[in-house]
Amino acid sequence: MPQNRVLSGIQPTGEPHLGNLLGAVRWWVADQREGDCFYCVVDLHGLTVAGDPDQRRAASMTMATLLLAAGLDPDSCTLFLQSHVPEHTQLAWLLECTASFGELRRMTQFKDKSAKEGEEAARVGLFTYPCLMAADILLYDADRVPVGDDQRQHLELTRNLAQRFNARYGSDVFVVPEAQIPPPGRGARIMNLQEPERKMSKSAGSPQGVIGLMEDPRDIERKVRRAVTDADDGPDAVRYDTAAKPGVSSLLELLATLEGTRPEEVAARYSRYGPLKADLAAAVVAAVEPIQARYRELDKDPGYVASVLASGAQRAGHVAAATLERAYDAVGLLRSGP
Ligand code: AQP
Repeated sequence: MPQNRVLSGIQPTGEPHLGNLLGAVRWWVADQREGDCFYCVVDLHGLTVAGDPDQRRAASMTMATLLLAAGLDPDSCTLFLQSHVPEHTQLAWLLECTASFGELRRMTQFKDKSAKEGEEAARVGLFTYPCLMAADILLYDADRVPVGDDQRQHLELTRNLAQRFNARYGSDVFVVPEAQIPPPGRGARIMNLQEPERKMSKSAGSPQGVIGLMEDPRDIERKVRRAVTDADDGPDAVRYDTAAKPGVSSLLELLATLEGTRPEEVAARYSRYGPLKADLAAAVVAAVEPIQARYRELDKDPGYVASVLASGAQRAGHVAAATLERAYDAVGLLRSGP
């Protein structure tokens, strides 16, 4: 059985933001020398919503380049595009035949995302994509899956599908993975700066509340300065109280996450919003500037990024093919050959 195998993915559905970095990508970077890590730009998931083909191509390259710029090292981890490894969609079908309609119906991301256009118009892929996500994970015998808190339900589904499949077909075809979610208040769920009750997202919520990783530092400062706090601006205005003061609490969480401390400790250092916001803006800029500089370098050499993705797909395909073969055999699909 593999040791300490890690799998995680990110959709190339827009500019990645601070939530993606703090909830997932920085853990990927920290982990890459600890485990046998597979990181994937999940471009097929991006088809669940509308998009232009040229923009899609560009977005996949941008995302791969950004992940390298954020610190992924192809000598220490396997970085690849999901669509380069056809076993993902092949295993997804087996898992669609393992999941029930009712359990997919309960996925909150489907409810949220389909609410935009209405269920009638929502793509079937939006409904079934948790099975594709489960395939992404199970193909690599992942023990751990570093994700933000918004993916908790999908991880639970993945575990259920793996256990059901193993029980149904009487063997240990799949490793049952564990979700690795940052502690609450320390990157698990970074909130939109304008709508502190909703998570920062590439595709939803006020764009003024989303900090993109490629954003100009002056825009970052402006967005942090304008972040929603609360009307009360008295001497104890800066308190960590997520129920009564969601705006300022999410700023405290953000600064604590960036500093590696706790929100309560950060709150103790401030009495006014202004200085807190100034320090937070400086900390965000300090976190993204090196990524932006490295991105500009890598962007000059798309051939290098393409070669990283090609060798990543080769390595990933090797592991994925072996797992798919086990799963096909377990369900009773006749294998070709002598
Ligand atoms: N706000 C967030 N706080 C912490 N973690 C987050 N993640 C996303 N938003 C936050 C984590 O980032 C990883 C990659 O996510 P994704 O891009 O594949 O999809 P998503 O979770 O649906 O994120 P978005 O930004 O809301 O994307 P769109 O708008 O395209 O659907 C995941 O580990 C996720 O948990």
